[in-house]
Amino acid sequence: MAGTPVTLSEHLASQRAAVSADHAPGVMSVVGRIGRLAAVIAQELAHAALRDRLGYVGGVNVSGDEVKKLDIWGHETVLAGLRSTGACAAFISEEATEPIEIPEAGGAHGVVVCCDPVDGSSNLDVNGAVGTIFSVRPGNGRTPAAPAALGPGTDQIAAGYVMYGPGTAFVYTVGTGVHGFILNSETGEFLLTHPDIRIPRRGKVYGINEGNAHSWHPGQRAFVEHLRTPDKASGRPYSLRYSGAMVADVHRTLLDGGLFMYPADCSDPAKPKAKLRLLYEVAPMGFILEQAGGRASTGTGRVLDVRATDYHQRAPVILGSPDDVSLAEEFYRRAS
Ligand code: FDP
Repeated sequence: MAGTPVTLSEHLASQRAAVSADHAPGVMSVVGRIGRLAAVIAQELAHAALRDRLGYVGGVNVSGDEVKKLDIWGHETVLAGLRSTGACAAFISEEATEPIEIPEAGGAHGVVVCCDPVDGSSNLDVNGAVGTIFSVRPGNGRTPAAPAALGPGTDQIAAGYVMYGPGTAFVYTVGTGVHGFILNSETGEFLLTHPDIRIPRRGKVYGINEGNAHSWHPGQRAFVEHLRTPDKASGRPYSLRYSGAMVADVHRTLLDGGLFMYPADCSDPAKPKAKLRLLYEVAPMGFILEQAGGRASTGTGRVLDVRATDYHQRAPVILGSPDDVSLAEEFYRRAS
């Protein structure tokens, strides 16, 4: 990095004018706090095996996933951190069936935070990459505030993720491009390393759980078959990369281009079943991808136009380079 590095707090302050005056204090406060919490979570993850933090607590969460000790710890850590900002009027978390209302922050400027505190947690026990995903939506100035989060993804005023890999990366948007930071673990500060990230128009890599191919929509199957079929002129075959943690797969896609896909299970075509959660996985990643010049689709429509009607609603997603996502949609159209 040449010159004096820009810290996350300095960068956030420079983005303040991009957010409406009503919500700027709330957004600055919760995004800055998530940055500080990320440094704490990174430390905990790095030492989890030494502190008996790995493994399950027993029981499943609202999404039916087996809950790990670090899922609960991550949820409680993020909740406590957001509560103390005085700006988060409601917290919607993968690890809580109902939204958590914080009435003391429910004034006119309060925001709602949707979060998956430890995403990709099946990677935890094998020391693989995991992440934190968050989305900030305007509150409604009332209690309960959580219902204000029910609506389309275009309502989001900020979104971001943290990727706990060899380095801890923090990536966020407030609607003025996407900016990436790496944690300096000696000072606990995130420093700007990737200003204004732009995704390539087209990539060479796709990420998807191919073990589910039998249950995909015929358009999805035909599209992946197309990506695997050699054609030198159009740069095929694409390579397959899949880590099993959405944050890691989206981060690679954002920087290198290509696709990350989690299509619905269409075994019963009348009742397609998606896996990833709209409010705290699919919509925030859709916002980030669009802000970087990419696209995020359900296969048949724009992700950010999908209206949340339930806090833990699921949605299919195909996100990445704009030309690649458009081609995927074309395959869905042809097969419909
Ligand atoms: P996980 O179940 O490990 O929490 O949030 C769901 C998620 O991980 C995503 O991070 C990841 O992309 C996806 O599920 C992986 O699902 P599969 O194991 O079905 O491929």
